[in-house]
Amino acid sequence: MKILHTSDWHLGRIFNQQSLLDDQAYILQEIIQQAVNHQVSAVIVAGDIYDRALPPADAVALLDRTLNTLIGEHNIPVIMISGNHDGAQRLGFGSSLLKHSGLHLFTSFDQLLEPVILSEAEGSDLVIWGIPYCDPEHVNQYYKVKTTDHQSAQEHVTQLLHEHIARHYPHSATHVVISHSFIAGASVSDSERSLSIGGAECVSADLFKDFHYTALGHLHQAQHRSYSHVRYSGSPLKYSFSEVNHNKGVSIVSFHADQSCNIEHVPLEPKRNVRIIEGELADLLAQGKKDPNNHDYVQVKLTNKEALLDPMASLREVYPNILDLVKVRNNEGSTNSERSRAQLARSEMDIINDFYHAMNNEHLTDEQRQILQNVLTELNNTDTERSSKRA
Ligand SMILES: [Mn+2]
Repeated sequence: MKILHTSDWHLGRIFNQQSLLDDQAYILQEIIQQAVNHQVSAVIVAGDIYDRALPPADAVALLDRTLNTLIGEHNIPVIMISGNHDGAQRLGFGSSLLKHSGLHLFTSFDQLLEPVILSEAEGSDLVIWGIPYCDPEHVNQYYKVKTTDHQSAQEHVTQLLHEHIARHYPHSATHVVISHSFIAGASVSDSERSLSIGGAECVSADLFKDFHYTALGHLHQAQHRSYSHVRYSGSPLKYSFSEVNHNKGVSIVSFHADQSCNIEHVPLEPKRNVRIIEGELADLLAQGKKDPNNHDYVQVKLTNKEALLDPMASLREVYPNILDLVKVRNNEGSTNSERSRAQLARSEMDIINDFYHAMNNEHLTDEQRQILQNVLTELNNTDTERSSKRA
């Protein structure tokens, strides 16, 4: 039996003021096509269906069309959980009725112990458990416990599942769990919203190792951590410039009779790619005229030293979907962040001198340097912890 695992659709997302709905409609068509081609028994969406708790109406309409095609036309059940971006209650509207037509929504702990069971003529049942997005507060409120971080909250929930499985399910069944969480040590991107402010948001992959497959959502890069069967499918589209090198796609998971599984990452081809291009304005304009993919969403890094008159307008003529423009001083092609790291490595006196020069257009005198040096020495002596960090 096969399932298609995807997550983090973020329908309705705006990327640097550009609505991505058209790109999302395009990529969902590809996901539907992959589900049909691979003859999967279900499609799993591991949270962050929408980009916000109150999604725009056209994002709701897009989800409606997608589900209708998958379930109504192709007879493929869809199993979704809420993510940290979703409004769980709204997303869960009608879930009790909809499960009879093949749409399974896990948005509240009321449904935790009611898995979706997929049966085949031959082979064991595939039992799919959905954990709605949960932070410690939700878990504490619902189960009247006192968990303090994401690890202990998820532990409480997975423990409940394991106990329930041990009591009610024969050993021959294959168990899949869906969770929207941050596995410790996994790679992050700029388009994920932190799960907790200042708190511990990570959970250990060990919590999920005893399920036969864990379909994870939240991190936007396809990856696994610690166990190959505890896996993020990643988002189907690049939602930030930090993701330009990601290979976006879906996971097709095939289950064998011995409860092991095979995982295939199937890449998706977006309508418009997300790219970063760097160079002098004149070169980029010439290159853009010949670029067959000039409709991609691009971030332009300009290396010109001289001031330019409205480079955005001229770039937009060749790259109509330019979303961002940054200027980099071409110190052997170094980027802003590389430069700021180099700046941080300089001495305090040099940094102060730079600032003084920028403000007054002259350098510090020897006398001023001496006074500043005395102040800096005094500061370093009174704060031993700070000075040891600098060393
Ligand atoms: Mn997400």
